[in-house]
Amino acid sequence: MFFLFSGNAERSHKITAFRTLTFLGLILLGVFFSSCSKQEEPQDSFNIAVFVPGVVSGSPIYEMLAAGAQSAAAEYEHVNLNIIEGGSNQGEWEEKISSLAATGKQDVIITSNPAMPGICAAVSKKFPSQYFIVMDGYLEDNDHIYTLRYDQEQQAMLNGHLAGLVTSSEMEGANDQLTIGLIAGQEYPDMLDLIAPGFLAGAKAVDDAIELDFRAVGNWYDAAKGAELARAMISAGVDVILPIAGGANQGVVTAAHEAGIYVLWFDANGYAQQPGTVVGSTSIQQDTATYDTLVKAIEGTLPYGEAVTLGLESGFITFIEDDELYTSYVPEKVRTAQNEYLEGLK
Ligand code: RBF
Repeated sequence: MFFLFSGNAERSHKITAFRTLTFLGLILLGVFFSSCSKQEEPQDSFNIAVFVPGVVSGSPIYEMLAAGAQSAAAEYEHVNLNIIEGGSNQGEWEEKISSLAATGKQDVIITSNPAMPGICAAVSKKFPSQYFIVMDGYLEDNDHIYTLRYDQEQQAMLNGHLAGLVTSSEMEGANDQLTIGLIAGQEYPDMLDLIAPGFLAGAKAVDDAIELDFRAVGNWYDAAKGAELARAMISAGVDVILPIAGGANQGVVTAAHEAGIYVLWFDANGYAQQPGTVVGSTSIQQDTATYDTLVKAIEGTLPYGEAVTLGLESGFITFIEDDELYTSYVPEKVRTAQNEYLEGLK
């Protein structure tokens, strides 16, 4: 009995061991095949098209847009990024964005400037399932468009205040005349209604007698025209100029350096453009804002339909005081007065 039983028990142990091994084997095979199939079928891809309305190089606000998008895409294996330069013919932008939307392959099209919300809204009518992000633009209540802009009136006030201090200072390149200059790429509502008035208001906070000489290049690339406008301003008595003209900014810097007058910079740290000539710089963190916004879009948490404005208190706009080229070229008296104004605005 015992042997019989024992024999049976041994057989039954063997069967149980065999079944257990088969079972474990099947699990291992399952794990093996499921991991194989995961590798063969990658997570659904997420496609981002960055439409740069102009060219990237020479425009700080577009350079930061591209950099922020690249950093966000680099965080995810399944994200594809395509940066498209729209070029300087503004009449073609809507058609170019329409062709991007028409492919139906872009999970989101991101772009930047205050004219783009209108253009994207028009494209959105033709391609209602397409999602858009517009940086440096403002549009409320389109459930497929998210916009984010910076308070550029405040930003311009900071540049303007320093311009006011410089033009009324004893600095070597400053004259007795109280005229400051602003050279824009073109005239557009945000420039005429916010940036230029903000620039003048900041200067008038120093001295109410200060006047503004405003000129526009007519495009965002012509450095020779930028230099020509700057020279004309300098002949008219301007001793400090804020260029907001993309690639044309370089011409302004050259002309100002030759004449020994001063330049202020907008959007990104510009002191190293020409040390001693560029004596003030405000910055916006469009790279960080672009990164944050795209990460939310990729994660599916971006509240499309919302329109955000970032002011000085957000930390996304500032006047750059901690650059050695600022502290070494700008007299302490001027820096102290500028710091008081900055803290006051905050
Ligand atoms: N700013 C640039 O720096 N480079 C550009 O090429 C450029 N193109 C623009 C085109 C349009 C139609 C508009 C309305 C604005 C443009 N801007 C450009 C200005 C930009 O939106 C922003 O106001 C300034 O760069 C100051 O932050």
